[in-house]
Amino acid sequence: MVTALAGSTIEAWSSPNATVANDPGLTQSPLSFAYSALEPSIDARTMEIHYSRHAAGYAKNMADAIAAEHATGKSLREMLQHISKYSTTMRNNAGGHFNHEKFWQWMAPGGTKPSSALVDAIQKKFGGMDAMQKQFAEAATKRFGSGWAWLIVDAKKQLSIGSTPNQDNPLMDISDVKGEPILGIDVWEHAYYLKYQNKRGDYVGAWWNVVNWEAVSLDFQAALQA
Ligand code: MN3
Repeated sequence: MVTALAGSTIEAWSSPNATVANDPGLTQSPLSFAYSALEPSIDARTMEIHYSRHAAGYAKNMADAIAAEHATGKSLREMLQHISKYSTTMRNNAGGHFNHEKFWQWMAPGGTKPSSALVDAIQKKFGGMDAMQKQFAEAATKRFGSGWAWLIVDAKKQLSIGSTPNQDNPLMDISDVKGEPILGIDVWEHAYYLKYQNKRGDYVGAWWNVVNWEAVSLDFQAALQA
């Protein structure tokens, strides 16, 4: 799924350096559900503002940075994997765009079920889904200020949990946490403050109800095969 930027051709993600064929492209994709579809876990007003203002802003500002920094022809993944070569503006907005495009995919009304392969891998690594969720929630609640918590497949094809500040992510060359993100949660206040105020832990707890484990399982499979 690669989106062409106006005036340029973005080649399909087939670079020899590719990790997985999973690139959200350079423009904002339509949401596959209504703003209200994640109620009561995520309220409609938060979803509307988050998608139509915050996430749309990252996509627009990334496009502006691509033009300003002569990065046309690069895929989103390519930029993220070499983000140290770009401006802070690009880092924040290309990261923000990728993170949100994936975030919407990782949620679905009512949630979905993980594959048996992912359940087995989580069992083996963490001792079970509950233990994994506990560790993930800790990463999410302990991230100081704004950022993301992640479940990733690392270079050794092992599952791992970590967090990143701001709009950084584990694909970035500058990230302490490196790997293929297969699930992430936005812990910026804009993601939960209207409904949960300062109770980030309650937001994380409710968010599990809308995790699209089918999408996570596909990303897991793709990361193992990369
Ligand atoms: Mn956000």
